[in-house]
Amino acid sequence: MALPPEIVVAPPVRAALTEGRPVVALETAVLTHGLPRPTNREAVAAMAAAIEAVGATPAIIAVVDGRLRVGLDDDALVDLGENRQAHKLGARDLAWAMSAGVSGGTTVSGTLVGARLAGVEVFATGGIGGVHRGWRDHRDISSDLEELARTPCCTVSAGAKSILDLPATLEALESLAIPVLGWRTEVFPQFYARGTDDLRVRKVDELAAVAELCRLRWRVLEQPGGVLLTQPLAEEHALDQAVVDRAVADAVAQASALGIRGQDLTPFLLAALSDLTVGASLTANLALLVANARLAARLACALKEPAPA
Ligand code: PSU
Ligand code: MN
Repeated sequence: MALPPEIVVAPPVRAALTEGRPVVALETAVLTHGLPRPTNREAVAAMAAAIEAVGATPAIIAVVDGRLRVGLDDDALVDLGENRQAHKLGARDLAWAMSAGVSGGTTVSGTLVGARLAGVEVFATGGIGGVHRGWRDHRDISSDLEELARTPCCTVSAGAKSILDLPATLEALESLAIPVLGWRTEVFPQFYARGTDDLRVRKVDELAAVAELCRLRWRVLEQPGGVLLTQPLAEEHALDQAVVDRAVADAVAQASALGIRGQDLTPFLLAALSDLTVGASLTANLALLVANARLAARLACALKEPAPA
């Protein structure tokens, strides 16, 4: 694995990849922009610990002082989590951040670029970005979707947040030919809520089946795009759908009144939602992040099993 010097794969991640052991990528926009301090760092550390507990190696991805890092140690994680100047870095921002020598947390799209370069095939996050409500007026569609479509990586998420236009997001995932799988569910999870019957996904019950689907897609059909495995958060943490819907409507109205758009929109909506649901959303967020990390690690292990004869 010869990578240019601007891309730094941490020794534990490099060793795991070289030896063919399971690795799971983690994003850092959740650290710099998605969660309040100090929960942000605790959340990423808990995800990393959950991955290690299953016998896989976490690869926390970020840009630090202009270098794209695949694998951050504890000190680097603390520093980035405390850094109020840290940028939010999607795929298109990486080259700029590297040229400017700055630091930032990578979104789903930015993280997937690092995962592809290092050869990491599984990635755990909270919720992907997608098609925003009001896309008819402002064509705000997260670059997460395009990057999911072109990266051979299985992303594990709790679906997408109801801050988005979820039917339009599912349609876009279909247009981009990204398989959307439901972990033991037929319903597209909506992050804090477990979803509604009108939005369906393809149910899978065994990780061996997900691993086989990935193998067929990447190595047999030679389709280089990703797979999205969605997992609803545990029943005991799920928020009531009506409460979430009301809070989202409020948050979207606030954003529109304040004229908040573009890259600032998602962080604004997430923060507003967290205020509107007072704390409950934070507990739910932590729980689903760790659950997704654990499932992703188990999938990374399953991908290392020999293919059926
Ligand atoms: N959804 C969440 N929490 C998050 C994000 C999304 O529930 O922190 C972050 C992810 O990093 C995602 C990004 O990739 O927001 C999407 O931002 P945008 O809509 O600007 O592409
Ligand atoms: Mn956007």
